[in-house]
Amino acid sequence: MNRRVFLTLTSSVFAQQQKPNFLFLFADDFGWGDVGFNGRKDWSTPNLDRIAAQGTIFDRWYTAFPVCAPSRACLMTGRYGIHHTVRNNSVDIPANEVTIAETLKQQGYATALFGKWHQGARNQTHPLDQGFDETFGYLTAQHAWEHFPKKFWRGRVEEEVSGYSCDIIVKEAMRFLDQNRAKPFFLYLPFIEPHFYIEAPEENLKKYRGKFPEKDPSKPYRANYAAMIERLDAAIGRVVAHLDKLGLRESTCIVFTSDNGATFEAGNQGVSAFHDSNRPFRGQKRTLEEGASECLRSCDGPAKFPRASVRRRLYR
Ligand SMILES: [Ca+2]
Repeated sequence: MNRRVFLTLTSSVFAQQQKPNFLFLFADDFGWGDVGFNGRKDWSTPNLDRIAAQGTIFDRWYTAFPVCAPSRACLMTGRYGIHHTVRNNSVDIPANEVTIAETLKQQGYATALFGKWHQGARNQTHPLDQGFDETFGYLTAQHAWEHFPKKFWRGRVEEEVSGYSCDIIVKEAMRFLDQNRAKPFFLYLPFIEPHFYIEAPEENLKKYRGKFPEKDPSKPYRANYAAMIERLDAAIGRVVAHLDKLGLRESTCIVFTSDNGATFEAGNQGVSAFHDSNRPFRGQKRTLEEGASECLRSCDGPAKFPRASVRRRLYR
């Protein structure tokens, strides 16, 4: 998807309304087959399934690049990698690129990024300089492997945090919604689940421990993966419920997707291969097969998007 498609899609849906809000829920290395609405039965994703059931599933929604930083650069700029120059994970979005946040900010939107930015080793730019009013989370990819982070960047200043990543992000998102409910907003939540490290809170893990055969039962990675997704689903449920509570659901376009498909890299500990996360597609993150780029995605804006429908094309 790119910025042009995203805005074309939503402009027709919200034709009667001047400025719709956008809640963009972005997962990391999330496989097409890892959600209930695509057939997963080993764990449940009731909140994501509800978004899908109440909105539209786009059956041919491809990420523009099968790896993290370039995919995010395509999302932010609406341009392919050959144009924005971010072709691997060590490069950041050049300062002169215009992001969707900058464009919406010019239109009077409050803009926020809570989660993972993915700052490269070269061309480092800060999301505050790319159109975001507020940022809270991870700047570098390596920091974003930490699901129990000790520190987050609030803008350009580090502060101590505690808890599980998606919970911290959603708590901040709810604070942002409380403070910006009267304005149009672009709230971008790039979560880090279920990217490695493969680790989840014990309260979710205990439900799955012993459910799957583990290479080393003292390191139940396969159970942890299920628990990570369950935890993320619950966090997404809370932020969507908060939209409802504030009366913003009808005016907000909710999008859920992933930066790329599931990975079989060593850090994943083999869990996405075991769970066949990209099923029914071949390939994985970094490859040019559909398992890398055919990302799960659904959009919801009650009474705006056709309910429980599947679009085989992006344009209507
Ligand atoms: Ca990724």
